[in-house]
Amino acid sequence: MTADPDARAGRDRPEPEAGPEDALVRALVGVVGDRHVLTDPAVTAPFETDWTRRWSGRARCVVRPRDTAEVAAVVRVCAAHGVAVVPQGGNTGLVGGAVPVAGGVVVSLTRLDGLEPVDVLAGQVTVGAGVTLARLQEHVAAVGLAYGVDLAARDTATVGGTIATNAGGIHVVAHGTTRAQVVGLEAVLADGSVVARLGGLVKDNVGYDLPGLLVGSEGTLAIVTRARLRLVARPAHRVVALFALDDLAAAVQLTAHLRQRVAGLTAVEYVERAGVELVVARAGVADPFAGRVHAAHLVVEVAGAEPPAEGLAAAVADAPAIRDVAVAEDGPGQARLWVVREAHTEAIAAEGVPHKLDVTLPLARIAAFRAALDQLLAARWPGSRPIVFGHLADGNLHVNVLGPGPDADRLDAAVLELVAEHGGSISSEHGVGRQKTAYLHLGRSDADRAAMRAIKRALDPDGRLNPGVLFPASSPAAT
Ligand code: 2HG
Ligand code: ZN
Repeated sequence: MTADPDARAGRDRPEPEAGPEDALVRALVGVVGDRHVLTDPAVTAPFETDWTRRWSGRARCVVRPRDTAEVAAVVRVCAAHGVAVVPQGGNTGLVGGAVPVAGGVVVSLTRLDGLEPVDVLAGQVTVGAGVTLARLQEHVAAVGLAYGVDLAARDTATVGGTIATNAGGIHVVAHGTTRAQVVGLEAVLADGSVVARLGGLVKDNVGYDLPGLLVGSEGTLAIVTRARLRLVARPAHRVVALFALDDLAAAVQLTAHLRQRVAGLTAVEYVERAGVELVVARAGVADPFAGRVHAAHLVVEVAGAEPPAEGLAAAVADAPAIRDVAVAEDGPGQARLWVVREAHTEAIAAEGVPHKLDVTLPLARIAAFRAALDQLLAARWPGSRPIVFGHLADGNLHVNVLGPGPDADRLDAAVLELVAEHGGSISSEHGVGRQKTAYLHLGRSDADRAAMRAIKRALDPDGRLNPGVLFPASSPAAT
């Protein structure tokens, strides 16, 4: 059950008015030009449904500003007309965090795609919010550096969107989440004013850390327009190994074993038998163990200045219970192993619209949670198919449940309650979006939530920015 059932894809909504005669549209055209105000439903449709197809809503229009000044002017126009503003990056989100509730103006940031020269002295770069992660990596690779966040949607996901959600991805074990990469931000506030901290000072403690507050705020406090990002060394060598194991408990043990022994650990990703079978059947991925079946697997990546394969082999020599292993030192071989993990989301989507729950568990309780999840689903939703995978070093599981349709009453709530019972977080790296607004109490105390609402009211008193995301649309914070 979701917080806003009418917001789901496929439900009828009254058509918001939008046409050439619309005063709002005319004012927006005055800011960005008529090519960049989209009103034709056939053209706006891709901006109105998120990647999961579970979350959608009609937009008044989609507007595509090209720079910070235009974003600020768009926000002021929307304020003058009393309409909501829904910031959107690559629209790869999975919790309905960037699609309109109804009648809002979607502000697509993809034209803010400037890449400034890399500051090699500081190991930083300033880029526009609309730059994709793949373009950012390519840009900084030219000077031997890398950006610390990487994820499967890299070709479409934007820097702004990943900042808004505090995205994690596959390299958190080495570099931390997006928050750890952000040195400073430029952002447009709800009244159209611009705050900026792009000077690149890593030590700059003058009062409240506004950039820190905006990371993970899901477009509810401001619209991020540019970011100053910390970069990391680009390793010369890498090895990828796929380990087959008996179960999640064994995968947790191997993760701990590797964390103690391997210095350049850059990824520890978990996949199960059901997921491997699905990517082989649905995504055309080659069966990694040629028919030999295993219950659990870890994709492990190690990077270093020297080839790390020997070190990894030595580190696992005394590891418990590895049933099978495939190792790749060359690029194509590594891509073949990585795709076993990275094809999961698309293979699941090819089967149907899943219940998709992105959660973190303490590693000490993650195996118990996994067993309890199977029991819960078997008892209450017999015939459901859990496909569980994730970033195991971070305790982050992506619980996807196929079978019961998106309307299956209480499934999301029951899984999130189970997470809370096991000491976990109901929102790991995808955000709260519209999916989890009703469950904030499972992750934050009354005092925490009151403080969050006070911050929202202070920065967005009219509830103009991304209403219905993070707080329910009817919440006093958003009105
Ligand atoms: C990933 O890790 C993404 O691949 C998507 O966070 C997870 O589809 C999912 O549930
Ligand atoms: Zn993930």
